[in-house]
Amino acid sequence: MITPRPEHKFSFGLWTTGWEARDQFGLATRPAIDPVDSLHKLKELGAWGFTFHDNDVVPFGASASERDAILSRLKGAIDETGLVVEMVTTDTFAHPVFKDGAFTSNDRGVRRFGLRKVLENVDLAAELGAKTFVMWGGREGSEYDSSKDLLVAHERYAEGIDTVAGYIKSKGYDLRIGLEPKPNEPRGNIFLPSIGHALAFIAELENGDIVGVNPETGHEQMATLNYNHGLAQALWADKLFHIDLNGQHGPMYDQDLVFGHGDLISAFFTVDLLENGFPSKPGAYTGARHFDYKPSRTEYTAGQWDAAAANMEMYLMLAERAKSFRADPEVQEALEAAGVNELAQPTIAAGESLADLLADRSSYEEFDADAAGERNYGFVRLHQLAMRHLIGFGG
Ligand code: GLO
Ligand code: NI
Ligand code: NI
Ligand code: NI
Repeated sequence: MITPRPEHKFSFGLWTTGWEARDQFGLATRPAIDPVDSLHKLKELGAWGFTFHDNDVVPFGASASERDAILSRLKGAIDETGLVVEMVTTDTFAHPVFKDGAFTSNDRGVRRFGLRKVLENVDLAAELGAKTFVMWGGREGSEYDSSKDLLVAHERYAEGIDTVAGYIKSKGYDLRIGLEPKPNEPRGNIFLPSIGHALAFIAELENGDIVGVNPETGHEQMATLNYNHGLAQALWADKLFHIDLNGQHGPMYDQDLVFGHGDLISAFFTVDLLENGFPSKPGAYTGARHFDYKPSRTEYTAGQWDAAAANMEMYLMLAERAKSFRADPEVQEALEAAGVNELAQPTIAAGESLADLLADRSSYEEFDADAAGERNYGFVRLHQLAMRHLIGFGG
């Protein structure tokens, strides 16, 4: 009944499906998977694309000839499977050289090395036809406010991103950058901790026109923020370039559960938003449905692939539920009664001037604020209908 197909645009990071489950407190609990085998398995499961960090396939410090050999083998698997490399990203966090960051390290040599590593990977992304280049600055931050000049850190961060974006433009690559916000972990505090911070940062860039965001479900929830509100603001600003879907139970460590296995209600509305769009902007997001989760450490190889499949199944089940929610006449009536459609009407009518508003006695002097204060919006009833559809009791 629920079969993932390429047209659903599901995509997976190789570091997610292939995670060996090495964590802060324990060793790997399962063997490494050859990226080529992962591609075949993803194809079999119905995925459309995959993504990777440079070092998910080419070990850090590999020679040029080793790199070429590994990449030509990967390209062979891409041709065989027909999977799309929709996004490429760079590991600027694993090696000790990046322990104080890449673009915001106090060490200028590290910053220059980090830039070169990223620029090399931009070339690879373009060569493989990726449309998005994600930059997650996991080590850009601090544990101690004394350790860094926080003002110039933002200047250096902007310098780095602008340099990468300028390089993309100078090469004429059809590539856009997606900055990925996260509040903390692995650093005590990470720069650009939320979608809103990233959007404000992008507005200050010289080459910000090709820079947007790649918001991750759990990252916003770790900061006690509402993921869907963040997605909406990014969409409204035309900056939602990519997404990292997963599951999280509120503010704690980064759980990276399967999508929908954390806050299910929020996941339902994420899918509703992505699939159905806003009444005023239907189908606003057309990019990859990309999962950035981790198969739980208890799972061995079989369970690892069950987890991959579960992400797509969750998404498709929720899409089905969201469709039945939208199609229900009772829901449509409740949306109308709740004023949800009315919000799409501009507050000042087309052709109406500010003087007209000021002269309109019905909007102020004669407005019955007490009566408006007594309006029953019916949001609880509407939400209850949504829950019925989500659980499967309606439609
Ligand atoms: C970690 C991040 C990480 C990024 C990845 C892509 O919490 O989610 O997995 O998404 O490095 O840049
Ligand atoms: Ni993450
Ligand atoms: Ni995460
Ligand atoms: Ni992520």
